[in-house]
Formats: sequence, C-alpha cells, structure tokens
Amino acid sequence: MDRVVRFGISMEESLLRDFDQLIEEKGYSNRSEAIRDIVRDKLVEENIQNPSAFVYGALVFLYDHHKRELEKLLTDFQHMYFENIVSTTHVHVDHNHCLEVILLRGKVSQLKSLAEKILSFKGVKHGKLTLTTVLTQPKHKHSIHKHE
Ligand code: NI
Repeated sequence: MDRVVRFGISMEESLLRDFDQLIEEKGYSNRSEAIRDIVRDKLVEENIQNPSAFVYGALVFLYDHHKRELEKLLTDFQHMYFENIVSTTHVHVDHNHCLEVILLRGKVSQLKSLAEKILSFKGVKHGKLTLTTVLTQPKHKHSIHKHE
C-alpha cells in the first residue's frame, strides 16, 4: 500500500463552498475522498490520450433491430477483433431496438478505431466508448524507461 501524505490546499471561500455543495450532492463523506477521485480521473484522462496505453473499455450502443445485415456485420466484425473483446451482452430493448455492451481491452488506438467503426455502421443509432486504466507509478526513476 502507498503511504498517505497530508497536504494543505488554499482556495477562495466561494469556490470551496461550491465544492462542498457539489461533493455533498455526489454523496462523498469528506473532501479528501472527493479530491482523490478528481485527481485519479484527471490522471486516467491524461493516460488514455496515449494511443499505445493499455486500457479497458466498454462500448455501449443502440441499434435498429430491423436493419438488414447489421447483426451479421456486427458479429463478423467482433470476430475480427476477438483479441480485444472480453465479452458482449445483448439486450432486446423493444420490438425495434437492440442494445449491446462490448467489454474491451487493448491499446487505446485499437479500441478507439473499433468503436468508431461500429458507431459508423448504418443502423447504429447512438453509442459511446468509455475507457479506464489502472494507474501505476514507477517505483524508481529508472523504471520509466520501459522497453515495449
Ligand atoms: Ni435484440
């Protein structure tokens, strides 16, 4: 486990008031936990800017059940990317719509291009890719120079 370090933060009273109101609405029990989450979110956001970073993701999309050939296209396409696809869940939303959630892992560039292609298929009405990653800090300065 990492050692926990305490530090002070200075900010305008009004900004702090707004922050406290926000974190109360979000259900945080204290400022530290809220700030930790904000910092982690920012670090993950930065991390996933790197096209070769290894990440996990979920692609959620809604599509037209009656669009001819689309289901076959989606299945064939997912077979092409079998190395990146962990699982797929299909939901029959109503008579006309299906929802799929594809859990993914791999490089940012691979997952983004997979998602962009699926979302561009005719009959796919709406969707979003969400990425996340494990934040790891190098223990020594030397370990920054990784050979991949
Ligand atoms: Ni369906």
